[in-house]
Amino acid sequence: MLTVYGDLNSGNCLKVAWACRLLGIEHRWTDVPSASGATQTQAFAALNPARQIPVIRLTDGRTLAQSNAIVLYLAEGSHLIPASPWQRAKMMEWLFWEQYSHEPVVAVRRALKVFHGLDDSRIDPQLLVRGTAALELMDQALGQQPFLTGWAFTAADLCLLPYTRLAPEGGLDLGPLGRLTGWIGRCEAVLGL
Ligand SMILES: N[C@@H](CCC(=O)N[C@@H](CS)C(=O)NCC(=O)O)C(=O)O
Repeated sequence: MLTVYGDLNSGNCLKVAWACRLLGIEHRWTDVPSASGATQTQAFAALNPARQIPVIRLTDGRTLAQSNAIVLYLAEGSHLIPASPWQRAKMMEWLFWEQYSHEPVVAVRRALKVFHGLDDSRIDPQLLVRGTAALELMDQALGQQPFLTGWAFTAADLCLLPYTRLAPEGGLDLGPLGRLTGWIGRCEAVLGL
């Protein structure tokens, strides 16, 4: 059976948990509490030399890391991946953007506040500026369509949802972003959250 190594406090791991649930993928969940250093052991490095969660381990022993790569692997052939090459590329566009311009800002600000207990005076002010800009970009993109790549919920929505939904824990205000909060509600309905 597929094993998922993760921590439900991590948005990257929530992507994998939600993909498994939505797609009905049977799996064993192994908790790896990253905040207490569980990813830093030699045993864990054998699973993922980058010493990060999430990781999946297939029954034949192969392992795969990087949350968005895992979701794409699990979602292969499902409705989460558009059939049209253009729509699929637009989904990928969001996934790459998430890893470069959203997660390193929105998730990091939350981690600094929630897990490291830092107050704003000790956090790089650019994280607030760039995090707000990332959320505004999503809000604008949702002006013409219900989901990020159009009319259907895809892996892009699934992978952008966790840290966007958790953004207020990092002190990022979703209040003025009505289209974004509407999208969060639609995604929650799809995922049964
Ligand atoms: N780009 C990676 C990021 C993974 C990542 O940052 N994982 C964090 C938890 S959210 C982690 O394992 N941190 C422990 C560490 O880096 O020591 C992904 O999308 O999976």
